This record gives sequence, C-alpha cells and structure tokens, in this order.
Amino acid sequence: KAKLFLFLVGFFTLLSCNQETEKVEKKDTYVVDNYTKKEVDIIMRDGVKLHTTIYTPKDTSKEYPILMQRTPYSSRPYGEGKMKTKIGPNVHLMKEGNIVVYQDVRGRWMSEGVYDNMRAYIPNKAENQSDEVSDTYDTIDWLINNVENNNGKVGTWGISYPGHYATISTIDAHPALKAASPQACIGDFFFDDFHHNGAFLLSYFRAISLFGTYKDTPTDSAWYSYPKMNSQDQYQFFLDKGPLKNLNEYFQYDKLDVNTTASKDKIDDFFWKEIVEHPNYDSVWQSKGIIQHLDKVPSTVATMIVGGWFDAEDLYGPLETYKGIEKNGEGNYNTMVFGPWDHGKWSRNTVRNTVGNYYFGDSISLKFQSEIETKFFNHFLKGEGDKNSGLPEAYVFDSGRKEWKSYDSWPPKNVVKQDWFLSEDQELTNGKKGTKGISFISDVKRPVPYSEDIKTVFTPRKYMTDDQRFAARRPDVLVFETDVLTEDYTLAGDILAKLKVATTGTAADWIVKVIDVHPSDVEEDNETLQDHLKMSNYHLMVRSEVLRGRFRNSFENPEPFKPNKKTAVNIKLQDVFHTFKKGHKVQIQVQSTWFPLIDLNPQTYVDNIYKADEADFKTQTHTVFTDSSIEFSVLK
Ligand code: PG9
Repeated sequence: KAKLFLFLVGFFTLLSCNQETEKVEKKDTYVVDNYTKKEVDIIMRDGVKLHTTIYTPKDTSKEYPILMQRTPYSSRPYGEGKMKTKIGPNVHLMKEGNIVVYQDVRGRWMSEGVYDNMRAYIPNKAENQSDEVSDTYDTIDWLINNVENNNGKVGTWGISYPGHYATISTIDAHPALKAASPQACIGDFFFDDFHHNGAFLLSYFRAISLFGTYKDTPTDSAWYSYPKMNSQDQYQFFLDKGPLKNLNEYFQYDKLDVNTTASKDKIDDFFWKEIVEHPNYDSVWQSKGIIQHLDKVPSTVATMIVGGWFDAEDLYGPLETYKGIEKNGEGNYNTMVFGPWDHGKWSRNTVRNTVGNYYFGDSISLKFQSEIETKFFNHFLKGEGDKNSGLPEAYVFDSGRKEWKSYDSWPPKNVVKQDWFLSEDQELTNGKKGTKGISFISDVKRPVPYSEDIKTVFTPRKYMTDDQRFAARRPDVLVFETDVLTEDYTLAGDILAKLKVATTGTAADWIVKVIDVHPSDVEEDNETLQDHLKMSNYHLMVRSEVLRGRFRNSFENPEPFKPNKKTAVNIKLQDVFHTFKKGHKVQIQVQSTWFPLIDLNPQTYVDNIYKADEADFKTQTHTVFTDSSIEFSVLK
C-alpha cells in the first residue's frame, strides 16, 4: 500500500509539473520563435549614443521594411539578455513580417545625453547641433545602412509620447521614411496631458514621476515616487492638500535650478518646476509645441494620424496634427482614423470595446489593427506606395450610432455651423431668449467632482464617458437641454462655447460639457440586462473642456476679471462625431470647478496659482447670461 501511495504521489506531482510547463508553453512565444533581438548604441552627429533594440525576422530569405518606435518609456527588454516574448500590443505588426526597432530617446534609460521634455525643434541647426529631428534622421540613416535584410523603407509609429516622436520623424524627414502613424500624439503640453487651456490637470500629478529617477531598466520606483495615491480618495486627498505649492514636498524642489534640464544622475523634478515656474503659455511651452512645424513634412512621407474620441490625455494633439499637415502639406498623403477609444485603446487586444461604463461594440480595436493599420504600412512599405491605398481620408466612428463612416475630408464638407442659446428655464433653444443672468455659488471647499467614481489610477483615462446625472442635480452646475429629439441630430467637427459671464471675484474657470441624455426606456442593444438598465436616462458626456478664465483673450498674457462685469469667454471644445438619436436630448452643463481633474482656481486673481496661499482661495458667486450660445458643427 505504501508503495502504491508513493507512486500515486509521484505520479500526480509529475502531472502537475507537466501542467505547469504546459501553462508556460501557452505564452505567446511568436517573437522568440521567429525573431532575433540585438541591442546596439547608435552614435548621433554630436557623438551621443542612443540605445536601440532591433528585432529581425529569422527568415533571411527575403527583405523587410523597418518599423521604428522612439520612446521615453524604455526600449530595453526587462533584464539583461531576455527577450520580451510579446512586444507590447504591436505583435500584429511583427506577425506581418517587419524589422521592428525600439529606441530610448536622448537622455532616457539606456541612451546617453540630457533629456528635455518635448525638446524644442531647431529649424536651422548648426553642423553638429542636434534635436529630436536630427536624432531620428541619424538613426534611420544608420539602420538602413547597417541592418541586414532591410528593404530600404522605414515606417514610424507610436502612441502618446512615442506618437509625438513619430510626428517628429516626419519633419525634415529622412528620404527612407515612407510612412508614419503618430497616434494619440502629443501636440503641445499646454493643451495636451498636463494642461487644458491653462488649467493644470491635477489628476495627472503622479504622471510627472514618469520623468522621475533614472534606472538602467524600468523599475517600479521610477513610476511611483509619490505616496501610493491609489489607496487614497483622490478628491479628499487633494482637497486636504490645499494649494498646489503644498505638492512641492514630493519633489526635491529647492535643489534644482529651473533652467537645468534633467540628467541621469539627478532626481528629475525639473518638469514639476518647469510647470510651476511657467504658468502661462510663454516661450518655454511655445518652443516645445510641434504643431507650428508641420509645414516641414515632405510629401514623400505618408501619414495616418490615429486618435480616440474619448482620449483624456491627447485629443488636441492628433486632431491638430492631422489638421496641421492637411493645411501645410502640398499634396501629402495624410489621413486620420478616430474611433470610440480612450487613450491608446486601439492597440489593445480586447474584444469588447468600452470606455468606462459605456459599450461601443466588439472587435473595434482588432479590426483597426488588421484592416487599417496593417494595410497602411503594407501599402507604403511593401506595396505600391501610391495614393491609392484603399483607405479613406477620414475613417471616423459615430459614437452615437456606434458605426464607422468614411469621408473624403474632415470635417465632412456638408457640415454647417448652428447656434443654440442657453435660456433661463434650463432650455437649450435655437432662438435667443433675453439676456437674463443665472447665478450659482462656486464654493472652493465643495468643488464639483469630475466623476461620481473618481478613478484612483495613474491618470484618469476613463472619465470622458461617465454619466453626468450626479452633476446635473447640483446647484453649482447650470443645465440647459433640448426637448426630446424628433429626429437624429449629428455633430461632426468642433464646438465653440460662446459664454457671457460675470463673477463677484477676479478669477474663475469655466467648464462646458456636451451630454447625450438617453431615454429612460432604453432600446439600446446592450449586451446584458444590467447594461440595459444602466443606460436608462444615462447622461453620456460626449465632449467637455475647461478654460482658465484669465486666458480668455490670450494664453500668453492672462488678465483678471472685473468684479460683476459681464465678460465674453469663448471655449473651443475638440471635435466630435456623434449622432444624438431620435428620442434622446442634447444637454449642456456649465460649471466652474472640476475637481480634482483640474486644480482649484482661487477665484481671486494671483500672478501664479502654483504659488497661491490658502487665503487666496475664496468662494464666489458666478453668473452665466442667457445670450450665451453654443456653436455646433452639424452634419446636414
Ligand atoms: N502623453 C501621455 C502622457 C505623457 C506624460 C504624462 C502622462 C501621460 C503618454 O505618453 O502616455
């Protein structure tokens, strides 16, 4: 019996080990099985070496294009010699058969040099002077002359900051660069990520640590140099913190000269100091913006700009990048794809596509990857490379009807501007009704939350589709809505809020939200009953934006309000493509706090809010006048 028992113990132990091995084998080993990995340091024109990882197909019987991504988030596989078995979400591009290259940008991780956030482009560089454009040019030159089996054609792509470097690659582009796909690409840090129209994205505070301490390989400490706010109620955490200057304690604030950009041997808090010392859109931010240089994209580079209609981090960037190349590029092949995604979601392999609580459909990202992105790169890097790519100029998802549409321009040609007025009986009417003022108390001790479910994550990526019913029922949120629509109403393009306001104070923020009010008895094709019930009377936020009132006339030269003086404040809300279906209502909400998505405005004018004192923060009464209007771009 003892022998039998020992045999059985041994047998089942072996079996379980085997199952364990079985599980490991199930990991995606495509890259390991089909690619070799090499790490090289490529020397730039000024002698600085940039660390570069090169994945080459093992099948050397044919040539391949080079797909390159330059990144501040580390190109080096974790650990020495190991290969990432899955190259992030882009393994579909490897399965197409490409040489894939990742590079640490100057000053980051394994590359030499000094890092500078959104390093400014230098138009007429001296001989050995460098910037990101020259680093990209030098890298492409080295790759096509040194990587075996390449077909002499290069593509670039990336999402978010890597997307910005893909935009950089198109400027004064190397002749071997044939295709670039900047995705969720940062356009300007004063309007993307950390600021929205001058307000500071307080909820992004932790993201500043992205540019924190340097390590040879990414380690957790580079990402979490602050208290683990995940364990905190962020609304209460930041409310208790008080003025922004109380956040300096998380940085070695006084040790760094604001003009000293980071270097690898220092705790890199210069970015926070840059934000604090430059509260206005001055030459520091202006020089970093890339939109102004899009007249330098040659027609030899085909571009496909990708973005998400609900991207909370980079919406300004991809929209302005597409429009900038369109405006400046003589005959460039320049297209855009905008889908129902939050930040970078189109690169995920999830089947069920949602943003926050809202469901848009299945396999939307997967089809984009296989039918759009892959087709774009194959055409320009392996195929004809002419303008007949078979892809549309604008491939855009109607977030109301939940369907894709193709247009030969964006916005579509049959779009007209239409004004709706905010009337005193909480109506959104298409005829001006008087100039009465509607007032509310803006209490800095009880600011309007930006969501009912404040995400305690790295950055608030999902709030853009949150239900806004909770806000509609607050006295410090003004609500204006149409009657129930008797036919579909489609917005396609940007929105301009033309407010007439006043305040008892001398400073104020203004937030406008465009909301699709769903009917109570929802006929939506929601997957499950609870989805169905959740959607009853759902107030879907379709678009939202803030303007820090001091910047109403100029982002460079702020000015206070005169107390109780009726003042014009115009706020541009980024493009949408959304059908408000028959039976729904269009609702506008106007408020002055949005916490802690953005920082609190003291509501008394101070030169620099990052240095404001507790005593500067005062509750005020704000007024919105009913000759305020909202200009929609309506698809006829
Ligand atoms: N643009 C995104 C970001 C940059 C910096 C801080 C937080 C977010 C991104 O690169 O993901």
